[in-house]
Amino acid sequence: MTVLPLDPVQALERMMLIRAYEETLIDLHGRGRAAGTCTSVGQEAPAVGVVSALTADDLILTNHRSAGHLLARGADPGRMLAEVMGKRDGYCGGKSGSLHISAKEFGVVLTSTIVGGELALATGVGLSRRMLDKSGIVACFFGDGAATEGRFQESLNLAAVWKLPILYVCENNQWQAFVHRKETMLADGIVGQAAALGVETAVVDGNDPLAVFDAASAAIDAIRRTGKPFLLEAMTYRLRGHFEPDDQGYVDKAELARWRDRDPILGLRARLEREGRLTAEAEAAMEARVRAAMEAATAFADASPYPGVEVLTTDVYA
Ligand SMILES: Cc1ncc(C[n+]2csc(CCOP(=O)(O)OP(=O)(O)O)c2C)c(N)n1
Ligand SMILES: [Mg+2]
Repeated sequence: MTVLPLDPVQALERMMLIRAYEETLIDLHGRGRAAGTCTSVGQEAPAVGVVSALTADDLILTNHRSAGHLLARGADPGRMLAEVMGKRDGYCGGKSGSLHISAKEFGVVLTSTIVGGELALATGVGLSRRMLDKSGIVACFFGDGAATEGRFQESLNLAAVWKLPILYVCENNQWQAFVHRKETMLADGIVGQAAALGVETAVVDGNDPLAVFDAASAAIDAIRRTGKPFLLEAMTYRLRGHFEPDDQGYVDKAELARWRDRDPILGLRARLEREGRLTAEAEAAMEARVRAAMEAATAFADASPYPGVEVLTTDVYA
């Protein structure tokens, strides 16, 4: 299966949809109509860049900031909103909220809210692919905080020893809940730890979706060729709080302002305008499509019924 080059204009629209989805969710939460959530505002580029480099038979494991990964994979924002609102038409029947959502029809195997849980599970899923002789690689999204846990070392070490086809994607957004990464690690990034385990690595500007796509494509090629794991670290920034609501009172305002200036959506938009690849009409049409998609999504989620009490005893072990 071949992957087409990432069209920059399409990349921009996908990032805009992710941003609009999360802003809609923040708004619904503010009005008491949806549960709180962890957003990925400012981190849309790794989602779009990496997911666009995958093929349909690749699997994704993600974490508590999963909306971008799901939407980049083609998930329907209406069904995602319905899920967060606890409605029957959500991807998990309204039982998962935003923190545990999975959509197996898109190969999004799971969202782990246990920080670093996705790392150990991805190693297991990679092993099962190998044992069942299935094609496709496993892409595992995790944060810089997860990389400070022991299970990071254990998971990558086994994947390296067993030569498992896994792309570990660290979204280094500088924050680990309310703690800056400078308080938990001396290095600026985590690739050194992976390299010490014999895992091939690369670092990329995580606010540039085209650079992420190129780096992810090269990493995925290497995985398919060698069967071995690869770690890609995308340097980015969490522009909003750890969860909603969060006043970010603990955030250095100058640092936040510097990263706001590097907003991935504004950056790509300015670049395309500069290069004459985006007209004012095309931009307006894109904004209108995104707005219409979110209006339709909200209406769909609103109209979806709550599940009945009979589902209390389904999807459970005992
Ligand atoms: C094992 C575990 N410890 C602590 C938490 C609470 N917690 C949720 S998110 C988070 C921060 C994780 O930071 P990082 O891995 O960098 O991901 P980010 O939130 O920045 O995307 C913490 C400590 C948890 N969910 N699971
Ligand atoms: Mg983080």
